[in-house]
Amino acid sequence: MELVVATKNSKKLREIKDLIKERSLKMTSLSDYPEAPRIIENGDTFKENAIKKAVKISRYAGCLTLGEDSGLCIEALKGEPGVRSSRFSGKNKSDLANNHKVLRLMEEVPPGSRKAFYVCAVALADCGRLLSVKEGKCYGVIASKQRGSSGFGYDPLFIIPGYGKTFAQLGEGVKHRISHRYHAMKQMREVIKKYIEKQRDS
Ligand code: ITT
Repeated sequence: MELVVATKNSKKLREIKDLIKERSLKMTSLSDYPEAPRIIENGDTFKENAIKKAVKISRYAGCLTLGEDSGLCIEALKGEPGVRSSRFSGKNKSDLANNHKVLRLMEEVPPGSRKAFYVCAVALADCGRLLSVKEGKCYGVIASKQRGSSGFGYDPLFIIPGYGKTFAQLGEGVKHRISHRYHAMKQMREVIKKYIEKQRDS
């Protein structure tokens, strides 16, 4: 059975593949569907955007599809960048430009007030029909400068308090055990397993 991951972000895709680990599935992504319709991510919540991705692409591809929407919410910035995480720095967005913008906005914020959390919403749909939505979170603190080179996005800024290091320093071994994506995918993996079994039995 095929599972399309409705993303263009290759690093996110790699993490999802590692976390889903379902051998009976052939996992593809939007790079296998270059003509797929564009998804306008204008939802107010991560869940809304994840559902949009899953439903629209599953209808187009005619198969089981995962939509994932994720981002960073910073307390001192009233939840920003939030659902705008990937495009926080505007037109010429990049991970580096996004991180610089966060550091600039947080310049005056003292160490005790730099709490943040990552959110990952994941939706599963089949042929345009929504089957399930799950969400995971991971709590941390925003660093005063970028540290480490592993992961992607805001990982060089996201310190895990228990380790005193950023996700970019800790690497995927630790990230895959505690991240927002791990918590969301762990729940969705069970839903997918049951769905595959049901399809096989029918
Ligand atoms: P798709 O929409 O094609 O999936 P995207 O990168 O635009 O790709 P999102 O709209 O879900 O995906 O935005 C996610 C952004 O949130 C991502 O680009 C990062 O800036 C940030 N982000 C999410 N998860 C992250 C993680 O595990 N580590 C670092 N940054 C993360």
